[in-house]
Amino acid sequence: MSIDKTKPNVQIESIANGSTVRSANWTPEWTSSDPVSGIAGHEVRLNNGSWFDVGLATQWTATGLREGTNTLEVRAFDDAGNSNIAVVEFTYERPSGLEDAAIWIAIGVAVIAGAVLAVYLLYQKRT
Ligand SMILES: [Ca+2]
Repeated sequence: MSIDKTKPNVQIESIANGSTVRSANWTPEWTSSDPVSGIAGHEVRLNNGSWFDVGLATQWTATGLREGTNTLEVRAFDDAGNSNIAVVEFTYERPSGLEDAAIWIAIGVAVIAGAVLAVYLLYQKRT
């Protein structure tokens, strides 16, 4: 058996550095690998809080995002005790209720316009 002195690979896949998140229940995903001894587990933390052991899971639902800049770190351990950390900084924006209302109003207007057009076309055919 070889002695593993190399760090595992770990990469946060679901978000690029500097991205914006608008969901309060955001679930980041990551990948990890270690060619020599294998992955033993992962820990995750948000904004320099406590590390949270997620075992072999490769996703975690973040709660407690703060408005503005957040830092997510994922630490992978290999079976020899080496670890490596992936870091991503992102912006959290609270979803706006006004934006949601605007979308529903736009859908409503489109449905009504479609109905009016259909009635008009039917009327045109009959005359
Ligand atoms: Ca290793």
